Amino acid sequence: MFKWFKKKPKKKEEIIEREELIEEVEEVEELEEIEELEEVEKIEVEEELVEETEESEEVRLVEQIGESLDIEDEVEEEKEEVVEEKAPKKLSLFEKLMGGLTKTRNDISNKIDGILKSYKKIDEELFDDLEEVLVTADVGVNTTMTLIDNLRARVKEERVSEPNEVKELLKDEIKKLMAESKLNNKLNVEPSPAIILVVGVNGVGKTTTIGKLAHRFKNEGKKVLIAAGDTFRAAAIEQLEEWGNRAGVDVISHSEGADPAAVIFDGIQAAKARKADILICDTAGRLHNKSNLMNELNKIFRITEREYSEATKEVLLVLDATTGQNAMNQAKVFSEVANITGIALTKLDGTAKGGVIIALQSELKIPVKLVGVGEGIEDLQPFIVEDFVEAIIK
Ligand SMILES: Nc1nc2c(ncn2[C@@H]2O[C@H](COP(=O)(O)OP(=O)(O)OP(=O)(O)O)[C@@H](O)[C@H]2O)c(=O)[nH]1
Ligand SMILES: [Mg+2]
Repeated sequence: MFKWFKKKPKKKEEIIEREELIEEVEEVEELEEIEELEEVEKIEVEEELVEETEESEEVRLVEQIGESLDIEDEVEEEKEEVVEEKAPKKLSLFEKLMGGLTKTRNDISNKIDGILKSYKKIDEELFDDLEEVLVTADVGVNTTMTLIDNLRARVKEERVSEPNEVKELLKDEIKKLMAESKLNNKLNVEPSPAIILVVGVNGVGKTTTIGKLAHRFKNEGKKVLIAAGDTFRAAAIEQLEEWGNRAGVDVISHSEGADPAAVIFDGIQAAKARKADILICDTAGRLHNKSNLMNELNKIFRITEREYSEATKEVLLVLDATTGQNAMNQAKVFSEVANITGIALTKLDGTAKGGVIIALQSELKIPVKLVGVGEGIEDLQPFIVEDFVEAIIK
């Protein structure tokens, strides 16, 4: 009993305790549940956060990639542009010539077209107008008169009556006149060894032409040397050395003020020792008067004759086309003091006076061998009559 009694209250206490315990447990469980819930929420929030960051990271990455792709595209486009700039479409010689002669062609062709359109029949006035166009394009008075006389005779002979047929006839007459002089427009460089003496007044383009020529011969597989015979100023020697570097050709030079003939002498010795195919010699253009010019050049010619008699010789006179009829006068003076064997006419790209070539060939009977149509290393061409006429009258 006692036991029971004892037990009973005990049981009661126990019950209370248990209840309390249960309550506590429930509370704890509740708390735990809350915590769990919170934990779940936390996890969910964290997960969301992670997702969000991942998403934004992705977005950022995608954007970044997009941007960098865009940048890459831009860079690629720029690269392509640079490549295009660096390596423009390889133009044919004729296309380059056409480009270089744009000013001359626009001037001559537009005027001729205008004249021929304004006439219903071919009469003397039409010939007078054509004559004026040719003279203003620096074809030269004498050459123009010969051309117009020939054209008039041809029109009569072939009974041509349509003004628009005159253009083709004029082109043909120019070609015929230039061919009449039977000049050889090829450079004298065969057989090797050869020496090219480049002469001309200052600023016409001698040094530039030498650089372009050296490049051309080198590309043809020839062994080339350059002699810096313009010792008038240090900058001239440096300029030539720069061109030598560009063309990959050695330059034999002395210092400023040295005797030009001594430089040519050394150039010849070097050309012999190195078995060069072609030696190209620069000379000074600043020669104050005719006797000075003659003395200077004669000394160079004597050295060349004595030291390199076996060499094929070319005396190339460089003329600046932009000076028009003045170029004709220079050609006359130089041919009085030296046996000029060919002309290089430069800067045709910068002038409408390209017609001067016709006068140089037909009046002075000196063959034009090279034409300069720009400042770049590739902008030098052999002179071909047919192409030239086609390029100036379209
Ligand atoms: N546009 C154009 N410029 C040219 C051509 N040839 C030469 N030039 C330019 O003409 C200028 C004079 O050329 P140079 O080669 O220095 O002339 P140079 O006869 O050696 O002159 P000096 O040594 O002073 O007597 C340079 O600015 C050249 O770039 C050409 O065919 N076209
Ligand atoms: Mg020079």
